[in-house]
Amino acid sequence: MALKLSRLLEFDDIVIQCHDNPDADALASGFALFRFFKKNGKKPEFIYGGQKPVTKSNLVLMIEKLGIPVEYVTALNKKPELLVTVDCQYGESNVTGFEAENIAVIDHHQVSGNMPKLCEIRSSYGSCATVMAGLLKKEGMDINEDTDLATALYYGLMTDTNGFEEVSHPADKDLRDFTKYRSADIIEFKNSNFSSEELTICAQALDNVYYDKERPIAVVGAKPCDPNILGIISDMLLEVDSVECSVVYSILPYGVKLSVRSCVKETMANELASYIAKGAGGGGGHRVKAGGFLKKELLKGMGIEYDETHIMGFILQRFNRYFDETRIIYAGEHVESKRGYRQYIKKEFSMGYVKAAELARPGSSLVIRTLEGDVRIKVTDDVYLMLGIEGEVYPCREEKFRASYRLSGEDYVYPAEYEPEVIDAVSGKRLKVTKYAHSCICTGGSGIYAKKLKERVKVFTEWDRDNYYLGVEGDYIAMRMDDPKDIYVIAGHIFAKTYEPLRPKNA
Ligand SMILES: [Mn+2]
Repeated sequence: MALKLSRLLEFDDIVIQCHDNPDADALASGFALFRFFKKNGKKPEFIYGGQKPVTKSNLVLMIEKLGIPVEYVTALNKKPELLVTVDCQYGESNVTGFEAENIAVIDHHQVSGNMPKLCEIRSSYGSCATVMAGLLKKEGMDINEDTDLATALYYGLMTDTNGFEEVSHPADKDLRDFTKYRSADIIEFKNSNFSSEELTICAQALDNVYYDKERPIAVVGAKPCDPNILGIISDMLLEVDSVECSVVYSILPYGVKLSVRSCVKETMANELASYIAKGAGGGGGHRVKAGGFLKKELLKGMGIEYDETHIMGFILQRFNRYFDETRIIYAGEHVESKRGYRQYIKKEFSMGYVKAAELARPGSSLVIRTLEGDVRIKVTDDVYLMLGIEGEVYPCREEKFRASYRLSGEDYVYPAEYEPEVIDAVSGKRLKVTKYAHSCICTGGSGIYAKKLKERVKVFTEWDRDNYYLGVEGDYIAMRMDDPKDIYVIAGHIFAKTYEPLRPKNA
């Protein structure tokens, strides 16, 4: 599923299509692709179909101000050689079907149905604009040289992530932080975002909230509206004294948009969103605010009827099951019985490390942007950054480093998709951590007690009292043999690569 845009240049007669009733993300993504084809001497058409042309004022403004050459069509003059759908997938119910000799798909939603060979789908990205930014970068195109394009992509991400509040993937953060957009345009679009009808929808929803009697949760459905309205409603619900977590949803013709909030550390909104959407779509964001999407086709495939009653029932059932199924452990305060645990020892394997002081002056602070989130550390002479077997980044003190790792002469190769970057908060300078990384071998260290999980567990470790590590069925819960209060979770696939059962020495 790794598409190179340059592969599409072998075609001549090209149509770019976004979903019916396009939003800013779809328009921005199509615009980016249009610019790419133009730059490479092609003459693409950029279109969308559906019931009616765009009327929403922020989108009309966006199209005018940025010069987006999109057209509303009901038919194509002839069958194109290539049709690329952006921010949607060919064959979906919200994508008017046009015939073409070849199909390509660029999207960030969950996959539904069969995909053509030419496709790039990054379901963990907050917007299709981010997917496009990545594809253009691979072709050596700098979006910051084209302010209209930069502004469009920035606005696409912004509107798809509730004003960046539901951003989680590092690629999304890069687009948010390093794009040279025209701020006057963004301010103007932002201030013509809602119609007065949409504020009425907001008021109606607030009038119909379901407050659970047993749990501090609230759920409500709103009529189809701008997704940012959902964010506003959920933010308001969260401020209610009896509400700790909330879900607001809106049933659209092609799927259900969710906005999820939590103000307690025991529930991370992004995790709750992805739990609710599991199998039917996707969800993500961060601790307090998250968003999600349930695809109509996938819901129907699960036997859920596509109406208000059944969708509300589905969301409520998942919401309640989320709390019923989860055990919470506060390491340090909790004594875990060793029943069912076995002893394991770490295998020898190769990983990467960087001395933090090589990246920044001791005394300063660093933000490390990784797939798991932005990690902040204080730089001192004895801090090392470890790059784990799956590319995960975590800090380690020199003393522990010396005890558990030995150096290796081999070159370091980063094993995962998004290479972590360090960002200097003051200068904005970005460094690829992997450029400074060396290779080392993990040499076992003391053993652990571990048990394969059959249930969901949230562990607040001794290192971090505010954020839990989630373990689900198939992951392992572990505690150090030399300090059983040090409880943590190890992902199932990482456990298999890095631990082996401890055999009795004299057996
Ligand atoms: Mn989108």
